[in-house]
Amino acid sequence: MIIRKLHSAIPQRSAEELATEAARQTFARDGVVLLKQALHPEWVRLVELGIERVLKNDSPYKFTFYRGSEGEFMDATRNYQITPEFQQLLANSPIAELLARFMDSERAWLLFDHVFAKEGGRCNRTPWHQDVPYWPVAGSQLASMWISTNALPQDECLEFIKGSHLGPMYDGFDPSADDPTAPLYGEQYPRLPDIESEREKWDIVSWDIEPGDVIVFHPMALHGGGPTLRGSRRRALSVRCYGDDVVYAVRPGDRVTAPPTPGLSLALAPGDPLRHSYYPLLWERPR
Ligand SMILES: O=C(O)CCC(=O)C(=O)O
Repeated sequence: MIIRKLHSAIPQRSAEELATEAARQTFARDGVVLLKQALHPEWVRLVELGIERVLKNDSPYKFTFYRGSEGEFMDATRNYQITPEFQQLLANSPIAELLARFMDSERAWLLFDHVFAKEGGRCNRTPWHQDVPYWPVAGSQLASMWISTNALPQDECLEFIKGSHLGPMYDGFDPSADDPTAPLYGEQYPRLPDIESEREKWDIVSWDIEPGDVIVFHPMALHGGGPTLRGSRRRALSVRCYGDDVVYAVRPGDRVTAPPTPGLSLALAPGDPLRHSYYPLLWERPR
């Protein structure tokens, strides 16, 4: 009861208050911005509950990186459609409007949500990558929010290369290969640089994170996820949104994008606005 009172005494800042001019400028320049204490503890609790459900549920969109090794970790996409906690979160929290404001879009659609669970205590890094090469999208109005439900030191946080959202777009990495730069498509896009082995050459940014802090980033930004170094647990939700200017795009050789979208290519031609029942409209500026 006391905890409830304490929680409801903390106000939730509105999307307008959170998306300050300075924060939007940082996002535009660096492709990433940390918003301290952006989410009320009630929303963080809802994220925790949703992740718990995702971990218990079976789904064809669950994938284990480095399966069978000490460093394995779980990745699950498109949970929103089967996770009422995430539906509540995205209908009622400021997240969708906040992302629309960072995208400078009148509307925000959900591309998909993505849960990462590093439970083993000594889980590997998430390799450096950009997200857009995996997705069937082109356009600039894109923004994701990474929400960790655990406090994290900087070296276990998600980290970014400042300004890399401005390009180039590299090939994805192949999650089945040991080499974190092994190309996914092997054509059309340059191979990912080996950032981890020459970290000093890159302008890397990351932060100590508390529950309630969120990272808003452009999915063209090069980023990688820290390992769990201190035997800790790290559960995170990424909410991936797009705005008005985003269109359907195909990848080399019409290769399947992630998460798979059977039927999408029958409904849309490359260049069509990305409007499809896979992608719910989450927020629209009131007229
Ligand atoms: O949490 C992680 O380790 C990876 C997150 C990530 O790559 C993303 O949200 O795009």
